[in-house]
Amino acid sequence: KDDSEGATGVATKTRPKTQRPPMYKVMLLNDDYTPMEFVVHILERFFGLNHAQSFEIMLMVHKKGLAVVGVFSFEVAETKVAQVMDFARRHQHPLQCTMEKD
Ligand code: NFA
Repeated sequence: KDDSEGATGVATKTRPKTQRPPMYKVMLLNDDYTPMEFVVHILERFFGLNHAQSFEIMLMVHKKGLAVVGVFSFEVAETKVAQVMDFARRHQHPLQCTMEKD
């Protein structure tokens, strides 16, 4: 903001609204059966996190019930959710992964 309109004017500066795509949070949900190491593996494999980051997020889900793993465009978020759900199902773990608008 500036006062280029004069000392008594309201400071204004036109700033055209930039269109940004809506973003989506991808979340993991806790359950009593999925092994901790499996969750860590999923975070490393599908979200590109290192082992320490993955362990930290896994523990957060375990303790709090859920955690946001990342925020992505709709298409990327949808793909992550599908990859996690498919991988968990193939290994017969009940792990749930969901997305919601940020
Ligand atoms: N609560 C699970 C257990 O004690 C671990 C877990 C963490 C599951 C994060 C799902 C998500 N084995």
